Amino acid sequence: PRTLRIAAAQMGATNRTDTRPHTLSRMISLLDHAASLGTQLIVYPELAFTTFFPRYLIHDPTELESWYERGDITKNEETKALFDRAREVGVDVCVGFGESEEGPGGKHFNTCVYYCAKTGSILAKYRKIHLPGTVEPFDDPKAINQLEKRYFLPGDLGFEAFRAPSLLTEEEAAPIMGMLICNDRRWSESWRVLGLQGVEVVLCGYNTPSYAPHLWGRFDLSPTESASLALFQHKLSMQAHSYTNACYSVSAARAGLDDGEFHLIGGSCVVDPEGRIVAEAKGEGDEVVFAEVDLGVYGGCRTSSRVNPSSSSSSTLYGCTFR
Ligand code: CDT
Repeated sequence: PRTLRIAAAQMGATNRTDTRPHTLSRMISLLDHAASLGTQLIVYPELAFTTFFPRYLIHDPTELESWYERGDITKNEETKALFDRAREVGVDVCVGFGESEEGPGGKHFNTCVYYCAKTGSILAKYRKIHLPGTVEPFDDPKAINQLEKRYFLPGDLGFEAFRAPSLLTEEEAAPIMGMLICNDRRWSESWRVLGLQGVEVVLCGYNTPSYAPHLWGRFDLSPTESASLALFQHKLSMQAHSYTNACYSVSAARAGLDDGEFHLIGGSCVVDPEGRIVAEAKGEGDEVVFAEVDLGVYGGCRTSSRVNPSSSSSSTLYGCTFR
């Protein structure tokens, strides 16, 4: 067997005024809990260290810059403790954050990294490609905004799969991993580019508003109907794309009611290559969603009968390199 113990770290409401040390301590508690279950890899939400700031129109450049991380996220005072703890407990981490490149005119991205606890270093980085929402807020003052196009540039690193050697022994063959961020999960090309590289486990953190009529373009739904549709479509995306690409997936929500008014769906889950949910969040608060899965059952995606046999040789078609 090629057994992996993986977990989604769902995070509940995180308010605009919550301090970073407070949010960081919640993340470390989730890590400790996951480690106690024997987790080897934990996946945190998109923009996990803060509230989902792209919903606000922020004019003050100093305030805006405070929502991003600069330099090496594993060394920064405001984020370091998570990685130090991960190293201590031997759990790999996939975590999302707002990235501000250093230097004047530094670019901003909606980013996640894969941190390898064994080596204490970042193994892979992904920058979100599908940025939803608008540059300018909607005219309607009641509208819920998502100003990702204002605050981030589209990712420039492609959808690049990578091996995670620390998760399985050399004999078992290091699993092939891929990372997506939130809206990316709805688009088949994100998954297909990873699928063509033989991805075995896709990791995806998200912040999904349950009711945002201007964004979803659905003014006919009540908040309850909209929440139920948003949850359905989240699971549909994870299940269908895991199935068609014959891979496992782990999705981790920032969920709950931020600032008492902005509701985000839960639904963090682990899905198997048959498209079945094997573990799922029970609520909308901080919660570890744990699963032990066996990659060996499927013989690896690249040899799966559901993957076009020519796909591994065409892995450079989309500008991706398979390592
Ligand atoms: N964060 C993010 O990408 N959220 C989008 C919703 C944006 S429009 C309602 C998502 O796809 O879940």
